[in-house]
Amino acid sequence: MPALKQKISEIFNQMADLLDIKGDNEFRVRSYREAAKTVSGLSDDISDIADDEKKIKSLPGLGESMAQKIKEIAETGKLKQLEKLKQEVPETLIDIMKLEQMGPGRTRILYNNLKIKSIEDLKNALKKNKVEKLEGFGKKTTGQLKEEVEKFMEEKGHERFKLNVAEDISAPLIEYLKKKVGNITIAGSYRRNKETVGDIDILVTSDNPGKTMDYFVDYEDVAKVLSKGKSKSSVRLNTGIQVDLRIIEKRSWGAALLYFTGSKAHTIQLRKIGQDKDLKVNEYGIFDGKKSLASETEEEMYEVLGLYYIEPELRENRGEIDASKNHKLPSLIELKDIKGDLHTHTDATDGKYSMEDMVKQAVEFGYSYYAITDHSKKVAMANGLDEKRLQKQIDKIDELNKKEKKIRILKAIEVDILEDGKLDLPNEILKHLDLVVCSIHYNMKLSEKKQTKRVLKAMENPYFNIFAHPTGRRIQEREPYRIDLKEIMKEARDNGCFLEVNSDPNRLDLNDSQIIMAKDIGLKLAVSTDAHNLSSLKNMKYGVAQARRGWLEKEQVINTYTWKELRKMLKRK
Ligand code: DGT
Ligand code: CA
Ligand code: CA
Ligand code: ZN
Repeated sequence: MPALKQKISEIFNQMADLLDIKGDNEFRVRSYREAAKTVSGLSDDISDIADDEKKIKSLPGLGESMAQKIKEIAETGKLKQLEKLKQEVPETLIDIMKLEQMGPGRTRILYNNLKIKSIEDLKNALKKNKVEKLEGFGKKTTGQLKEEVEKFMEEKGHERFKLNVAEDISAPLIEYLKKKVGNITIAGSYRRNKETVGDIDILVTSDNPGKTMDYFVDYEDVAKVLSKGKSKSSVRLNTGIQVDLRIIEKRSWGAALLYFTGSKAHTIQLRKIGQDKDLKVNEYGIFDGKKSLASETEEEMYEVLGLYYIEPELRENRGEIDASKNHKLPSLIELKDIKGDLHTHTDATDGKYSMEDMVKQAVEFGYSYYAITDHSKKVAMANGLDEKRLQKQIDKIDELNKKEKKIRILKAIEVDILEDGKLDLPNEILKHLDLVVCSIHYNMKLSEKKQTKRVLKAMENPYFNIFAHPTGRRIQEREPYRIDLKEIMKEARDNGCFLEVNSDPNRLDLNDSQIIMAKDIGLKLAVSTDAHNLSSLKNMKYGVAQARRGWLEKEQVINTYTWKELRKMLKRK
């Protein structure tokens, strides 16, 4: 279903659910349900007619007021009324309402009497036997409810895990499994390098499936065996993450790898291409009747479909299949293309290691340049540099550069963009630097207009080079601030500035679709770590992975160029 249609029907259904729980007028509840059904049942997308009240009103179940709401959602992506309703009735109650024994009335009773807002709350209350004392909840019901809650938590009550966390958890498991299997790969969103993964999908080949499964569920970190079969088993580890293990026949390795790497949207498209050629595409291979045309490698799977090999990071059904057909796939950037890090900290501010230690590690990576970008004075909590201390750092780098032959240390700063768009340090000192990275750490709650203007103003400063972590989001922790990225990207392009892909796995800022936007606009980006210690210098791989998900080639990333080339690029006109 196209996105807008889906969004509108989701919002209407949520309105109906929450009003229902609140005990609102039943006709009002029903009108939202019907509107949701009408919108989702439309054969065409609704974007074309969303602002045409007359056309909307002519659809069954949609009157004047619904038409206005559709218009509002089309324009703003939200419905104010729903946001307000959520203040009154927590939206997490919807999960409770949908449990088999529940319904709006019972949900209301739980909320009003026991302040139960979420499945977690409900689980705790059930444990303490508080629920069975309520009217309408007997022993039998609460018993069933306990089971339902368990099931809910198994199925979808689990959070997603950041890519680096998933990696840390799965690495020892993979080492463990390797001892007993042939091929082994993690497929799924993990292989596509998504910033968060729902679970870990492991594929292996094995001469003795029964033994392999026993060995798998015996892993010391397993908290619970969810299912155990001949070809597939699932466990939950102590961290809460689910791991699916599938045993694959060697001859269909490529087909299975392709299928279980997904994304689902991507493989569905592949199946359609197959259908058009009268071929069957599944996790066992590509078949012409009973005859197998391909199955052992992903490459041959794509080839039989008339496609060039598509890297896992691109498999999101975002145009990669057409690009492949037309031989227009990007040649994606790789970690080894990176020639230096352009955003790093030392113990002069809130970093944990000295400049010398950080540089030593950079040399080991084989970088040819490395920028020291400590904070500016505004970030007092991090002991940000004032002019005097920055001058001292500049002198120190000059000294170090005389000794250091393998790498060029760039004199740089991460300067705060103040609320009025000025930079936190004067141009008299900025002009002595090789590179000025600019970022926002305060006043994140400005309106979109003000926030955008603030950055545009800052970019007028001729020493502004790179806008770091441009949206300020922290994955699963902090929403991005409101800012018109498109406008900023265009200005940056026209003025010789750049934006950053921050490689910190908690940030990954810009994200993949914003990177695609930059590419479309013709803006080059920097992929930097923002490292505050030695080990986070290794986070470059996450930034590069995100850049790959954003279709970037090395030409579009400024720190793949030599220092001679980069220096020219950093010179503003
Ligand atoms: P996640 O775990 O939510 O981060 O996302 P994925 O992409 O890893 O999804 P998951 O774990 O549910 O399934 C792994 C892959 O298996 C998925 O990317 C594609 C494939 N797959 C699973 N279910 C289906 C399905 O119903 N149809 C198709 N075509 N593929 C599926
Ligand atoms: Ca998965
Ligand atoms: Ca899975
Ligand atoms: Zn930083």
